[in-house]
Amino acid sequence: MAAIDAVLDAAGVKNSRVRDFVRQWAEHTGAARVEVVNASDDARLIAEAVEAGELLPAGEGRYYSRSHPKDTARSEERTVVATNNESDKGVYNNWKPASEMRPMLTERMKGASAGKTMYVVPYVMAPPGSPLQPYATGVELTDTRTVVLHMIRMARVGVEHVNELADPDYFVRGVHVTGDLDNLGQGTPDDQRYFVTIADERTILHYGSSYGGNALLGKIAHGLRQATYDGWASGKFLAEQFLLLGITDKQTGRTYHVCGGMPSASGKTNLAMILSPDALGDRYQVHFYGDDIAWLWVDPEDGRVYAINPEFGAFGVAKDTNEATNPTAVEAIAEGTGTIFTNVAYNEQTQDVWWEGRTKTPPADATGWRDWKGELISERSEAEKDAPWAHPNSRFTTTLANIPNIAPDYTNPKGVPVDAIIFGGRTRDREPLIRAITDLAEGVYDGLTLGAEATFAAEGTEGVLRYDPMSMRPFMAYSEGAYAAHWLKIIGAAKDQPIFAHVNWFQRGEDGRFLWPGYRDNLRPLLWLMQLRNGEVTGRQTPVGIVPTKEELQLEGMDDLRADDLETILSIDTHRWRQEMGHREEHLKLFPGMPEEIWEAHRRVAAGLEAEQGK
Ligand code: GTP
Ligand code: SPV
Ligand code: MN
Repeated sequence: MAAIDAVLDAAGVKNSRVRDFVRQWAEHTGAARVEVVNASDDARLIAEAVEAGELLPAGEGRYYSRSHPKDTARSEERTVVATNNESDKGVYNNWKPASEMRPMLTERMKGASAGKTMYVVPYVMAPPGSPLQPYATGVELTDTRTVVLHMIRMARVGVEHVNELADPDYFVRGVHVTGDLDNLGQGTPDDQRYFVTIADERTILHYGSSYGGNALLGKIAHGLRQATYDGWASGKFLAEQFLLLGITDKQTGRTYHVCGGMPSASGKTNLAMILSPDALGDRYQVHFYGDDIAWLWVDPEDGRVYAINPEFGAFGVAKDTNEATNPTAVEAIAEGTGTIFTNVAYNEQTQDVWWEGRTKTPPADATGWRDWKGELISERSEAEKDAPWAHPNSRFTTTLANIPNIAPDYTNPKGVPVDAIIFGGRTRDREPLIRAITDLAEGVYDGLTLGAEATFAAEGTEGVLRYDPMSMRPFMAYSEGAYAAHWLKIIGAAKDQPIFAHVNWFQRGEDGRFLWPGYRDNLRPLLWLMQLRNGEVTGRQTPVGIVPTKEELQLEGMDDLRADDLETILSIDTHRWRQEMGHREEHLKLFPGMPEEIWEAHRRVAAGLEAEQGK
């Protein structure tokens, strides 16, 4: 193994614990060679990937990749959090003993990278200098070059991040082995894949995919699952699937920061990238900090909640991204940005890319176009002709610096003070446009009862939400009761508490149309929330929170908004809410050790609804 040492020496890897980790897994997985990666290797790795056909050019400075057709999204069933302590078992974390999972994964990975290069990717999931940096440092070992290229876009990558650690042993050890994607029995009873975070050993072992959160270990596995566990175990912080944005009021010179959770594919990226609606653009400016993960802590000096986005890029849903819905994203993925598209449609003659919703209808001339699986559109059979060209979970990967509304201080290690924490799901009725909550326990309770509609294809009964506490259901790492208590403790320590709110952009009319146009107009309810926090408006108190009056919302330029629709999205349907309270009770009962404050909040809201009904 003198060869490995020579590579590590040449790359300047001085941390002996990192060197041991690399040596151990290089031998075990049987990799033919080891290569240490810095961000500055990007251009060379891109050229190699293009040469090898792993990436195809998609215009100047942009690239296209297809994943294996059986490997197109995170697999929640195959994702496990393991620890050495059974009390970490929760309802959603799919807990297994570390003593069972470590040997199982080790066995699967044995010799599984034979003939391949093992890339060593040292990274940090924080702006350097952040007080949370010790929790943010990791090394991913991966046998797949496109994973490296995604990591360079999504995390800060470089040897310098592991060389001078206060505790050289304190870094997250991530091992990613793709495996033989043709023969893993994906989705069958004989599924070979396993995506395991051994949280109390700070080790991530992912086998059987090279897509997204299954393979980029910095993002979901470290940035969410491991970090949420570390935040709790240390008692210091929260790590959440949250967006983070800033709103500057140019008239008053004040800037506000809003973070919040929405389940996967419910609009975080879109909200973080919004431009002010034209009619308000002269006064307000929205700045992007993050679209998928935020880490939150309280600064004892000023007693405020601070947040950082630990990521370095955005891994956004392509579907419906266009000049009207998200012009910011369109610019962030333009030619010259180094963007990598995955599983969209691709034209091999023009190097163009397309996805559903990029334009109203697919390109009229199908010449050269292939769908996400690589099949020629022009050769589709009658039966296939209406199938989407792009996979519904097709994505773009671009660095934060490409996002035109990126906040000027997005690399500030101190993070930004948080004024509001919002939760939002996809609900076709009941949930108003926005309802504000000023009580901490009621705010946390609201997050814990966040849900999105069961879609027609998924499990679940109509009208019953698939609950997704704080949008963390797929990323929970310890028990939900302890998680709720940790939230109350962390945010409760703030002298200056953020205001909470629940938002919903997805109410529909009987004909199925969205009652609220959404996208850029979503700034309007957020502006109201800031005014409420400042005491400039009072709203209308309801049992489930404070809702805006029509007059309080700044609706300039929304001439097409129907008065009856506005009425609907600002009203509380007490009957539907009372039904929902029954479902919530069942949901909360699933979790042993739910703090009494949360139950009290539930009973307060329920009693308020009963009193309202009696009026
Ligand atoms: P993940 O990256 O999976 O965590 O998703 P996300 O929460 O960042 O969701 P994203 O912003 O990518 O949006 C998902 C889908 O919802 C996209 O197809 C959007 O076009 C759509 N969407 C986002 N905001 C709105 C809105 O305000 N109204 C409507 N109708 N659709 C929206
Ligand atoms: C999500 O699914 O919430 C994502 C995409 O952000 S992935 O990184 O694949 O988990
Ligand atoms: Mn996400």
